[in-house]
Formats: sequence, structure tokens, C-alpha cells
Amino acid sequence: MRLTFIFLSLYIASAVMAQGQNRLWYDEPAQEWEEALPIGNGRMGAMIFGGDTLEEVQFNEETLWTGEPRNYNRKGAYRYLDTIRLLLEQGKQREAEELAMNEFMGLQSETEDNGPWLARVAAERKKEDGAYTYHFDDADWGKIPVPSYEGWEEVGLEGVDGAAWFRTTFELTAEDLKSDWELDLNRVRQYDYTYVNGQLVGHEQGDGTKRLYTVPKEILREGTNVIAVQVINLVGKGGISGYKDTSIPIGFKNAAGKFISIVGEWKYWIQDSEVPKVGTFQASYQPFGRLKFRFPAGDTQEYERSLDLETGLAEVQYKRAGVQFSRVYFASYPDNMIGIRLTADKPGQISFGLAMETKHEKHQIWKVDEQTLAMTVDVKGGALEGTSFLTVKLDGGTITEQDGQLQVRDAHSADIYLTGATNYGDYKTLVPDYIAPAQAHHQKVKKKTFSKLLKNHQQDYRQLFSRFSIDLGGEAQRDIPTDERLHRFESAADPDLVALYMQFGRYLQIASAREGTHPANLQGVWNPWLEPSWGSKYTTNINLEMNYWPTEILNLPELHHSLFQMIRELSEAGRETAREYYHARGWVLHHNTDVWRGTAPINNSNHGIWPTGGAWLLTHLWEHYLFNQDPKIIAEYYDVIKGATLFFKDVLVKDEQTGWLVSTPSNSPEYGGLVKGPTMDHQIIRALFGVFSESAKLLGKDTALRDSIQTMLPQIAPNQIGQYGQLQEWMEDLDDPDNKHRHVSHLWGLHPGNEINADDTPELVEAAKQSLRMRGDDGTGWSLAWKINFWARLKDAQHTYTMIKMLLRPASKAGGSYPNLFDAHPPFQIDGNFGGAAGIGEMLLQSHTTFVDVLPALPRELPQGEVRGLKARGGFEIDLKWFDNHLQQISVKSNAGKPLKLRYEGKVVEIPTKKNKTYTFDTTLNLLK
Ligand code: FUC
Repeated sequence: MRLTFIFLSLYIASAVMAQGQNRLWYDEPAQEWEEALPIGNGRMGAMIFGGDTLEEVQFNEETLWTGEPRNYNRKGAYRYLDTIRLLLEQGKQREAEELAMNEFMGLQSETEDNGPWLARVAAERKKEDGAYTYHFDDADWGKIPVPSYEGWEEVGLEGVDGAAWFRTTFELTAEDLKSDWELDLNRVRQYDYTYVNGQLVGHEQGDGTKRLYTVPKEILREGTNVIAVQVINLVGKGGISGYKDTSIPIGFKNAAGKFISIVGEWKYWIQDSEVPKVGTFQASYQPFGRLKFRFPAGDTQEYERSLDLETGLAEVQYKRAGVQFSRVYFASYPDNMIGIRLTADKPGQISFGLAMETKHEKHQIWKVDEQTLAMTVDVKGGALEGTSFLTVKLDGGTITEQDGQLQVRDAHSADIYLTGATNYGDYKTLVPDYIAPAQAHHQKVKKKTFSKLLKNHQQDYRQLFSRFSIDLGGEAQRDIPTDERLHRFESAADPDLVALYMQFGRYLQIASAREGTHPANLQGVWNPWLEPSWGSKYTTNINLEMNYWPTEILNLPELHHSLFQMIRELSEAGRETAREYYHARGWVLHHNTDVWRGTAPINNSNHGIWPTGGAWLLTHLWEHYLFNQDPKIIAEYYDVIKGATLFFKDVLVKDEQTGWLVSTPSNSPEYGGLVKGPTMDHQIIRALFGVFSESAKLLGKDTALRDSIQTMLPQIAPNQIGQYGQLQEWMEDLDDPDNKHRHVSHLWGLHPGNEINADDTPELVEAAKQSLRMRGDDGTGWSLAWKINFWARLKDAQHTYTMIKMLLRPASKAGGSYPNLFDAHPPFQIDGNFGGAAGIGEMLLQSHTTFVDVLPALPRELPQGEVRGLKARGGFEIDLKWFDNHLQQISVKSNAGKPLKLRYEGKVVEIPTKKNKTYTFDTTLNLLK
């Protein structure tokens, strides 16, 4: 036993010493979720807080969502298609949107009649001594901060929907009673009944309506006044929201300009949280649970927590009373488990209590055996449940179970095994008995030694991660904690942080989705909220695609398959949507999807009716082919590509005014409402038609269809340059130079598309640049990331770097990065991490035209560097070195034997290549060997 103990400690120590440049580290435990460190295996994700006395490991399993398999499509919606088109044609956008809102949106999940429930909660308003009255005794109510713009969920009422009361007081003088007052609550989610001194002063429904109520002087009192608000929240975020700009207070004002703020701690009482079901368009990704460790308190020294991107291990180290404690955490893909090992450098030092917890109201925790707990969670109002197993194996010491918690005493080391599964089968089915296989899986994992699991994980992880390396110099900064580096980056040079950010993107890519898993959702695989923003689902008008921008260029091609599998499922689900909404062949996906593969329009007709989601996704298949040159992928997905093509062949209509083929109705995400012919659609459809034509040629299929698509291609509405020299967002020249919207959809053809490029369309490049200047640099996290890619494609190195700096700013309302380097929309959204990593790649290498462009947008701030394993279209794998802002050497390995056209600072070399041969060139592209 002693021997194993020594071996374990040595193992951990060497793991620590082996850490190189690719490391996030901190000298304090995480307080906030966005400071915790993510681990994941594509199926399970966990956030490590790293507490020394109280440790939390919040975890997820990718298939735990709200909702159930159901029909998302409104039958016969196509009957309204022509009228919607006609209304748009006649310039009646509002009418078109209204009709579409009523007849053309997807089906929501079941909505129960809420009449009886509303009547029940209304009773309190009718009671003589109800919660609204002046003298009501709220002494035993809870306390809560008001307002809370992001919902009462953020201030303690997570998971609560229903009727709740809020009360507070304010003081008035005799002078104040001379005039009426106005009460401004701004936003309330969703109904309010607002009382002052027991009198109803206002009632509104809906999140959007501003609450501005007159309070007549007759009901006011000198001294203490009481405001009481009944808030009824049937779904989603709840509470008195106030203003988005939280510096604007809610409160009372009078004509004399006096303002009394009522921001602060109020009393609250949840009257009834058994709300009837409210339909939603799509489902939300759910948290699963958390492990809570309680260690004996003590004085901590030399604390450090870290995430090593090279090994895929999170670690915590600290000293207490001369004992060195170490923890290692990882998520293994081959064994589908999360492993945690706790060790100390002296025997018998490991003692802790361990509990499983969850935010799901309906859950059960039970003891499986002396060392194993299980937890089943049931998603409220949905069909899914999940079960997770937790085993602790000790070296030395004792373990007992007490009140659903495990107690470990005096062990030399403890190994923790966490697994989890749900009853999700696929997007159409549930698995009736999932617990038995889940338990069998846990048993199997439990039998393996921790070292074996760790080894499997490391082997698996490293073969992906180690294919690519980047060194931009500036390694001295590595001694500074990562959160501190982020702060300094605003004003000080830290090229190594740029390299770290890129590798962190690759790490997240490996951790959030793998072969056979679902793709990375808006938050990858990490989510602690029951009501995550945008459901933590899949938005396809930029976000999901951005998640896969680094996949090829940063050398992780097999990870693209998680997306491809989803595309196949969407193509099946989207057939009915094509038929019912457009009377068309093939398949369609609109701007969002979820775990049940919804494809119909959702949310609102002003942005939900956007038919090019599937077409955009398909370009990823083609990119995969271009980078890897293996036609297998095209053969495998040809039917899916053809299906999307047939859809647009059927739905493009000839515009009477211009004679062009246009996409209508649609939207330029997510601006300008429902329109005919947004530029982005036409760019995407041209790309899709190109992909289809090339695919059909490659496979020698469908010559006639190919010919007809070729005939249609030049008829599709072209890119146009408008009055400001800008690329037009729409068919009409309507762009507003002051519009700073986060989406820059009409530049799709510049990136990720390629029809706008300096070689072929220099005037459009200038127009795109002008559009981008008009839009400005600011934006949400993903918007900043997209602009890195845009400016790189525009070959403006310094502007590219400006955007990198903006993305790598400490998170604020203006986007940026959290201390754990997660991208801030805000809130956390993973797309920016991926878009940012890809954009740094675009700065170093581009291959979207016939050239492979070397260092096309290298900023002054990154004068030297060495990169290994970048990928270029044509099946090339590239190593390059530069110094003093000049290329030193470049080696190109040809994986497919295709001709190579390399370009650097205007010089071009063109050579045929042999498969698997490497070609090395000097500073001016002379072939060395
Ligand atoms: C789109 C964007 C939002 C957000 C959401 C998930 O709707 O416009 O900014 O990223 O997706």
C-alpha cells in the first residue's frame, strides 16, 4: 500500500513539472462559475472551482435538455407563403410579419389553460388583509435585491416560475404630498399588479411594456409608504427587471424633479410556483448536478489551480500545516467518465465529506454501496431524466455513507469516478431503461485503476492536441496568473497570451464535442443554469458555425463529425419543414435548433424566418473535403447536399423588379426584419450551389440537375455596392452608416465564404471594408471574433490585432473574456472562443482562394513565432517560422499530392507535389528541399 502511495505522489509531482507553456493558472480558488476551469469529454463537462476547504465540481451531461420528441412543424404553413411574399413585395413589412407570426412560425410545446391558476393566485389580491395591504406583516418573508435585470433567477430564485409578491417601503414628507407622483419600474417579467399603500396603481402584461404608473397624492402618506407588487411569471426569467443599464434606478418621481429610488433589498414571498405549462418553440440545455467537497478547515499556503492544455488535466495544489495536497481532474472520452484524484505528500492526510447536489427540484440521491452514491434528476415539465454515479476508492483510511453523503477519513489518497447518462435515445426516441446500462457502464469504469483511466485519457487527448503547436515568444508572462495577464493585456504586450488563447480554443474544441457526440452548443457542454440564455441551444445564423471555424485550420478534422452527424439528422427532420412551409423538396433549417432537431421558424417572424441555416452548415462538409481531400465525406453526405440544393431550386423566386432569383421571405440576421432577398442568403445559396455542382462532378452524378443549377447560379441576385461605397445588406440601398448592429451578415461572402476576395473581386473587398468600418469594432464576444476573421481576410494586420485585443479584454458589457478565458457575449457563450482561435489562425495562414497565403495579416505586435501543424485547403499541413516580422522558413507537407501555390508578400511559387512529401522554402519562397 505504501508503495502505491509513493508512486501516486511521484506521478502527480511529475505531471506538475511537465507543464509547459499551454497552461491557465490562478493563485486563488474560483468564486464565480466563469472563473472555474472547464474539463470535458464531449459528453460530460465539468467546471472545477478548486476550493481548498469547500470544493465544487459542477457537471453536465450533453443530452439532458428540457422538452421531448414532438412535432415542431405547422401543417400547411405554405398556404401563406405567397401572401407573405406579396406583402413584402408591396412594401408592407409589418403586415407580412404579422401574418407570418400567426401562420408561419413553428409549433410550440403544449400550453396548458392557465385560467384557473391565474384565478387562484388572484385571490390574494382580493383578500381583505392580502399581501398588497399597507399593514400586512411581511416580517417572515425572505429578502431579495430588486431590481434584477437578468431575472430573479440571478438573485436566488433559480428554477422558480409562478406568482410572487415583493414589498418595500419609502418615506415622504408633508411637502411631497402636494402633488401626484410617477412610479417607474421599467420592465417586469411578465405580469405585475402594483400597489401603493394598498391601492392598485397599475397592471401590465408582457416583458416588453414599460411600467410607468401615476400615483395620486390622495393615497400617499407622510412618513412611511408601502409598495407591494405581485409578479406573475409563467415561463423564463422572472421578476422586477428595471433597466438593462443597471445604473438607471427604478423609483418615484414628481413634477418638481424629486426622485426617490426604490433600488435595494425588498421582502418577497413565493405565493405559488405550480404554474401551468407554457409552450416554448425549442428546448433548453440543462445542468445536471454538482459534487460538493468539504475538507477540514486550515491555513492554506502556496495555493495554485491550473489547467494544462497539453495534458488535458486540471490541477489544484496547496500546502497546509507542512503537508502538500494535490488534486488532478480530467474528463475521459475513451472511458466516458470524470476522474478526480486527491493525494498528499504525507500518509493518512486525506479527509473530506462529499455530497451530490442538483438544482432540479425533482431528484433522488441514494446509496448504491459503501463507496458509491447515485443521483437521478428529473427535468421539470420534460421527458428527460438522468442518473449519475459517483464512486470513491481509497488507499488507506475509511469511508462511510451518512445521510446521503460520503465521509472519508485519513486516507493516503482518494480516487473519484463520476459517470452519468440520460434516457435520451436520439432526437426521435427516449430509452425506457437507461439506468441499467448506465450502472453497468459505471461498474466497468470502476473496475479500472485510476492510473489506467488517466493513461487512456492522456493518450486519447494528446493525439489530438499535440498535432499543432504555436510559440509567439514572450514566455516570461507565463509566471503571471492568467486572470492577471488578461488585465495587463489591455496595456502591455503578451504575445504568449495570444498563443494560449488559440490553444485554449483547441482544448475547448476537444473537450466540448467528439466523434459520436452532439456538437458543441452555445456553451459547449458547460452550463450551470436552469434557464440558460438562448436555451444554450444551437443558433445557426452564426453561432453554431463559428464553433467549427477552427476545426480544420487548427488540425482537428475528426471533430467536425459531431457537426456532420447533426447535419444528417437536421436533413431528415427538415424535410417536413420544407414540405409544410415551402411546398418544396429537400430540407431546410431556420435560425435555431435543439437536441430534438427542431427546424421550423421560432421566436419571432422578424428574425426567425431565415431559411439558409442548413445551407450554411453544409459548407462545412465541403470545407472538410477541401482541407482533407477525401471524397468519402462527400459521397457519404451527397444526398444531404442534394436535398438542400433541391430546396433552394424550388424556393428561389424571380424578382419582378430586377429579374434576379431571390430568397424571400427571409431576414439579414438579426436586423431589418422580414424582407425579400437579404444579401447573406444569396451568398450562402451561391456557395451551396457551388458545393453541389462540385460534389456532383466529383461523384459523376446528376448531370441534368447540375446543369440546371449552373444555369440558375448567375441569375441569383448579386452583391451590390451602395451609396456609401458599402456592400449592401439588402437588395435596396438601405444601409445606415450609424447602424452598429453586432451581426455583419452581408459580409458572409468575405468570411466564412470566399466569393469576396482581393484576387477576384477587389471592388467588393473595398465595399466590404467600408461596411465593416460603418459597423464599427464594438460587438458581443462572437461579433468581435468574427471581426478578427474579417480583418484578417481583408489583410489588415493591425486592425486584426485591434480586434484580438478587444476579444481578450476582461469581460464587460462590451464582450471580452472571463477570468477562465471563456468568451463573454456576455453572458458566457463559447462561439467567441472558437471564432477567436480561428481568426488568429487566419492571421497566419489563409487558403480560401487558389493561393496558400503565408502570414497574410501579421501584426507588428507578433514579430516572431513558430507554428507547427496549421492546415491549408488542398490537403497541406504547414510548419512556419518568422522573425522580425519576416518569414524565415516554411515547410509544407502534402497529404494529398495536389499542386501547391504558395504566396508570400506578393511572391508566388507554384509546384506540383507528391503525396506525403514535405517541401521546405526559405524567406523568399525558394524551395530548399
Ligand atoms: C443570435 C445572436 C445573439 C446571440 C444568440 C445566441 O441570436 O444575435 O447575439 O448570440 O444568437
